[in-house]
Amino acid sequence: MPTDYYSEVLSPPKLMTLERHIVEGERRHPGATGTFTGLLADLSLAAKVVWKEVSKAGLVNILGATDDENVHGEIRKKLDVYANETIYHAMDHGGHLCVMASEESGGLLKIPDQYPKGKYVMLFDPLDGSANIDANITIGTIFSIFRRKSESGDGTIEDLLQPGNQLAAAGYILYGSSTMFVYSTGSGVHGFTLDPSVGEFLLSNENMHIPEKGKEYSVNEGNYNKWDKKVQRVFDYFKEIDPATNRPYSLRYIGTMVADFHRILLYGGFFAYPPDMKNTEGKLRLTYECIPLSFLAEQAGGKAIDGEMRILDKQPMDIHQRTPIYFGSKEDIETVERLLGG
Ligand code: P6P
Repeated sequence: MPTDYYSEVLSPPKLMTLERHIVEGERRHPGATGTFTGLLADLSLAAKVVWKEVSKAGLVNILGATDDENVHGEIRKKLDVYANETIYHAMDHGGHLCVMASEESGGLLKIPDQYPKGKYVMLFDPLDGSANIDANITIGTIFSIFRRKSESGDGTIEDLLQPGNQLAAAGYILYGSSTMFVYSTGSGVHGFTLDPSVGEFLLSNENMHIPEKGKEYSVNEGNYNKWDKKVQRVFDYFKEIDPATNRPYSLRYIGTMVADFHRILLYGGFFAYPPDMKNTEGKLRLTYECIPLSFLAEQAGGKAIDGEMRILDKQPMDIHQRTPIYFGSKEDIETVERLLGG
């Protein structure tokens, strides 16, 4: 057989699956044990199961599901409860985690006694933006993974209340016109698109980067009259003509944080949920939403602040803690910082 047979016929695979990307990424970390690969593989399975239900949410009534039963006689659950249980049961037995926490469950979730306890902890929002489901608007799952601080046994609340600068990995699954798995382990942000015909997440966006400067801002401007003058000034500024484009910034707001994040990851600009007279710490959760997305923003070359400091340097004091947040293009966030500080 000619020596160049393999070089000609067996060219490198065009299909890079999520699992292969994680394995190859782990191999670059000396002493990696493969635990991480197993952990993210379990999570990608959970994502596919959730996607299956989310993708037919609109059909539930057509399929004859009654208020509390579906066509198979199973008790029909609200999708966010279903996603929460699916993710928990996919992750509770692999031996990778010693504790979990979910926004849907309102706090710490033990690993069942019969399963081994691993060296990682995971926090997740099972279905961010679930209020948008009936309108068929994009929703998503957000996750954070830390190494445990406690020595052994069941993980503790201290294992869960770590600042974002200690993250081992974070990411999200976006259930939209296509389903994407986007993650970072600290070496850039990588996006995978689900190919339902093979049931695999395939690499579609390697090393994603937020443009240095954007043309859009993303905020619920209905809160304008509840903001203080400094915050109002930020959005008044971005409504002025931008000399770079000879037009003001456009407002784009989906109302699902992870979907607004994804648009900014691709096109640039910035997202904000400022504090207001009613929500003095803003609305969004530090641990379940802001830390993971801020980690991804920075890994993609952007910035994420609470208006005064870097989100990733904030020490969470409570699992349900809220925080104001501004994240997106580096140059835009630096402008926000200047206007808020001035
Ligand atoms: P508002 C969805 O309920 C959510 O938690 C985030 O995903 C989203 O960014 C925010 O709340 C929307 O809040 O007050 O604008 O409806």
